[in-house]
Amino acid sequence: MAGSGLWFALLLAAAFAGRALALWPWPQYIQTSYWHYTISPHSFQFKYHVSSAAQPGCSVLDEAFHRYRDLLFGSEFWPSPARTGEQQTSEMTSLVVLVVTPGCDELPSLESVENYTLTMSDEQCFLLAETVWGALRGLETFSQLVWRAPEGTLFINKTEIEDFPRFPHRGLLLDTSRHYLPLPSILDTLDVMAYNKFNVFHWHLVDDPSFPYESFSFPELSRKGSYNPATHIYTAQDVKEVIEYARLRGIRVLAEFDTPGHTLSWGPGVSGLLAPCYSGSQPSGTFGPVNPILNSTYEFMSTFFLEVSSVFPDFYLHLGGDEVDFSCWKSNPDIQAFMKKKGFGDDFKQLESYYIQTLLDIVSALGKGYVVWQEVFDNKVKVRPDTVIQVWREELPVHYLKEMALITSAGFRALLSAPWYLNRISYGPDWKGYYKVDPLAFEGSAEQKALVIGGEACMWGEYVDITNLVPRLWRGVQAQPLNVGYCEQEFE
Ligand code: CP6
Repeated sequence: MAGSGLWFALLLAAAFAGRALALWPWPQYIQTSYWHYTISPHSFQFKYHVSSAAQPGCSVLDEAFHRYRDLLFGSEFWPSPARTGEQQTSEMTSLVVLVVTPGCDELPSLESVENYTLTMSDEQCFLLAETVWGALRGLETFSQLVWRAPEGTLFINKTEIEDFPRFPHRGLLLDTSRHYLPLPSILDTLDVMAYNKFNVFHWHLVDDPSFPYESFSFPELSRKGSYNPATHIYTAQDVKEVIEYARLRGIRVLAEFDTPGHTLSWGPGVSGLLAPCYSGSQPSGTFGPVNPILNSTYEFMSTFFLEVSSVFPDFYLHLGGDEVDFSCWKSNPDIQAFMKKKGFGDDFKQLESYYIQTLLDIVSALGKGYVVWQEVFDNKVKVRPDTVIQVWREELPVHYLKEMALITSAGFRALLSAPWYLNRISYGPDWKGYYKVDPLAFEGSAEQKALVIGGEACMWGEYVDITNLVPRLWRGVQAQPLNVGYCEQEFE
């Protein structure tokens, strides 16, 4: 009975002061109360604790302080606080950050520690984090705790939070080949990723329809393979800008150059790279996947990935390996002869393995780790034990959870995408299903589950461009209604 009375009191508190609970994603531990402080846009300060390893001049946090100041206070004209009568509540005057480990100029990595705690005492909010990346997550949480009363006053409820991510890899894939996405739309996406504590931008840069990446080793690739080499490309400067913008938000950039399939746009820029398809004994004039039987193919890949591995500083590259169509390889007499010589028989998966293994050796020699799509595992390509396998197929060859069990029982790390194709929409409340997925809901040992590094939502670009990217990804940064009703605070 006392319990239900307490619940009722909490509900009442939530009804009057409950904006403090509008937190996303929900933290690991939270204790919040009805007691709240006012926040004055004029005097509130973001500060470094004297003992913090990060101090003024730390780019990641200096810039984050600016962003959150703008987000919290920037959009409105704030009248000077009218001191009419008694102040009933005390004022929260600052957020003080203490970072334990230095590292403001580094890049986030798969191993980055993102833990943080937020506590409030007297008139200060104290944010403690092992790293600047954790501090960024804590700043985001802090900003979500602030709420605004109808007449405009800002408040924050007295709250204690201890938080850490369940998974170290929380990614979003954008496809910039099916439709070109202008740089500002990528940067905007990175902003919203940070609001949601996502930390990996998987950049599916190129694919069959277009090659927008401007390579300095092979400039013909985008000159001949992009939709428009003057306007629809990503220059070295653009790529740098994306990487730095992402870094400042604690987001890694995982670049994908998908081969040997999904490569039609590479053909015009590199003669001889793609396998010629045959109709009977004659070349048909069309091309298939990368030609896996030529030394020149591997020479090209060595030079190309040498460039890519220096342009994209993350330890990991995504090498694709999905959906290789064997029909063109099958039609080609030179490839048939190569199959015979190698003793592959009619098994084109062995030829695919031959290609991927050679490519993986090239990329390993460059000191990089790699992620590949699940076919590489399904087709039994021998890969290094530290390879990350990304699961994208929902039902075949097996249900995706079974696939997670198979991959992890073989000792590989796994990344789940199958249940999260954001490009596929059917009806308003689709999003609920995405949130109900548990990547660990497969049968397997604790060791297997520890190999699941996280997940990625995918926004494939066949039917997505700048016009519908934001509403489809986030259902609007101005969030869509979750249900019937009205919002107490509707802004412009
Ligand atoms: N493009 C590339 C795609 C897909 C894949 N690779 C894809 C196809 C069907 C679905 C989801 C994704 N559009 N290059 C597979 C990883 Cl349902």
